Amino acid sequence: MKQLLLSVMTITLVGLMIVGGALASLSDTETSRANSITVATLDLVVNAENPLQSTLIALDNMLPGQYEEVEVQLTNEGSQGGNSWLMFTGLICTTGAYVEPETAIEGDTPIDEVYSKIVVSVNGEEQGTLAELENIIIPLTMLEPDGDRDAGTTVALGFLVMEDVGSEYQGDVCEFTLVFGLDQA
Ligand SMILES: [Ca+2]
Ligand SMILES: [Ca+2]
Repeated sequence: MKQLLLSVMTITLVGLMIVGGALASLSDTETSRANSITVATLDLVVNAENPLQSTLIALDNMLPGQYEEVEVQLTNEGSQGGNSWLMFTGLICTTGAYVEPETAIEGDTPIDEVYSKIVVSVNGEEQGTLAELENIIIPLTMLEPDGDRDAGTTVALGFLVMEDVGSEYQGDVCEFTLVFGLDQA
């Protein structure tokens, strides 16, 4: 019985040695630390203001047939290129100075919709009247991230008061908000 027990123990020990020998093998690992994923940035800057707070368009004493241009500088301080655009919104026309020749024509019915008498151009290309363009996105150019060689662009905004504007529009005022945008390309 003692011999049988010794034999079982011997077999078990040899078996464990064989299994142990089979588990042993060569190995190696490599580890990369401090890995990360960062979301890109898009940051539009207008006339070097970020955020933009200045009024850009303030054209006074415009005459019928007069055309004026205002240049606006757009840059992208983000890390990713984007498509820029602009939009006229919040248009409000008011009678402004109500002068005698104007009242003589208008009588009791004010004619103040001067936004239908102002034609907008972007970089020399006519886009339509302010009335037609309200809340419409006007695509501009692709803006590469700042630091690229050709980063930034100048947009020439043109405003023409139609030649057929008569005394019913004397002193009339058209106010609007100008929104510039930059969307992921
Ligand atoms: Ca910005
Ligand atoms: Ca008027």
